[in-house]
Formats: sequence, structure tokens, C-alpha cells
Amino acid sequence: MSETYDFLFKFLVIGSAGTGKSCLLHQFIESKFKADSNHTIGVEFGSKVVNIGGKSVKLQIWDTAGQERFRSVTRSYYRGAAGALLVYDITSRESYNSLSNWLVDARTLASPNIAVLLVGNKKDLEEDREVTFLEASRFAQENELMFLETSALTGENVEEAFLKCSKTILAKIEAGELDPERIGSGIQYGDASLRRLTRHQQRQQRSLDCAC
Ligand SMILES: Nc1nc2c(ncn2[C@@H]2O[C@H](COP(=O)(O)OP(=O)(O)OP(=O)(O)O)[C@@H](O)[C@H]2O)c(=O)[nH]1
Ligand SMILES: [Mg+2]
Repeated sequence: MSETYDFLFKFLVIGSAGTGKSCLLHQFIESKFKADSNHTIGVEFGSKVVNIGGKSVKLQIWDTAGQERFRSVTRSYYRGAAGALLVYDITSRESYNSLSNWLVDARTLASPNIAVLLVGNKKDLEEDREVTFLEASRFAQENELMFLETSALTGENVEEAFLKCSKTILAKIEAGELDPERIGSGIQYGDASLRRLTRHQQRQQRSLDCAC
């Protein structure tokens, strides 16, 4: 049986190498910590259907390699993404310092309207922390990003991160700020929505017929 969902969102997970992007995706999809994670080669893919405010949304997630040598490959996957998790490691100032570059890429290559959630990962390593919560919150505010600290190890805030970003996209669709029918919006209607739309159109047609 084919899956039914209302919307499909294209999502990216971006940020420097070793920040825990693949572990976050694994924790989100499998509810487990991926203890033996190696550097991603190019991109990896995962998907999951989530329920947001009564709507089912399929997240199509591209987990990109953070290593510089894959940059040209990973960039080619950015186009038209509706949302992104921009990940740094709270124990690595270097990963925090490169956030601006990743953000520029996301906004220029994906879409200027892309919903970006800043993720400070490895929250469980408090004793090795190099970036404070406050500092990162300010960066998020200045750059109009949502922000959460997570741990792919314990699972803390991992699902929340994907859901929070998805909720924002859904709210923009409902407010008419994002049009799923625009090519390159990173959003598609699923079967469930299409069926509802068709029924709605049929009702509209019937009321037009009656009015004539
Ligand atoms: N303590 C702790 N370690 C983590 C966490 N998330 C990831 N790690 C570790 O960090 C290392 C890198 O994790 P990955 O998920 O492979 O990192 P990545 O961002 O996908 O790296 P690239 O694919 O090279 O871009 C691994 O050794 C993980 O075990 C976390 O939340 N807490
Ligand atoms: Mg990876």
C-alpha cells in the first residue's frame, strides 16, 4: 500500500564535518544513537512521515557531508529545499565560526525563504562546551533562525528540531506565504491533500453549476 500524506517537504542537514548531522538523522529515524558513524561521502538520504497539527507530512531529508572536498557535490542537492537544520557542535568553536558560510549557501542555493533551524549538537558534553547557549541564541536571533540545543546521543530535542522546523513551514503554507504549487518550493502535495483538493474543486464546480 502506498503511503498517504498531506505534504512532502524537502529538508537539508548541513554544517561542518563531525558535528553529528548523520547521528541526528539516525536518531530521528531509528530512535537510536549511531555509535559507529563515519564521515558522510557526498550525501545520504532518509525519510519519515510525521504528524503536525493533524496534517501528515513526509520529510525527505538529505544529510550532506561537511568535509570541504564534497562541497561541490553537496551544493547540488540544496536547490529548492524548504527547510534545513544548520548544525554546529557546542564543543567546537571552529564549527560555530563557520555557520555564516553555511547559511549563505543555504539561502543562496536553496531558497531565500528556506526555514532554517540552528542546532547546537552534543549537548551531553557539557564539560567540553566551547559555545554558550546565550551566544548562539543571539546569533540565531540576528540571523532570523530558530534555535535548539540537541544531543544525538541521548535523543534530547532531536525530534523537536525536525518538528519545529516543519511546523514553521506548514504555518507559512497556511498563511499563504509559501505556495506548494510553485516549482522549486521544496514542497509537494501528497495523495491525501490532492484527494481533498479534488473534492473541494468538485464541490466548487457543483456550486458554480447550480448558480448558472
Ligand atoms: N557525545 C556525543 N557525540 C556525538 C553526538 N552526535 C554525534 N556524535 C559523535 O560525533 C562524531 C561525528 O558524528 P557524525 O554524525 O558522523 O558527524 P557528521 O556531521 O555527519 O560528519 P560528516 O558526515 O563528516 O559531515 C561521531 O563520533 C559521533 O559518535 C552527540 O550528540 N553527543
Ligand atoms: Mg555525516
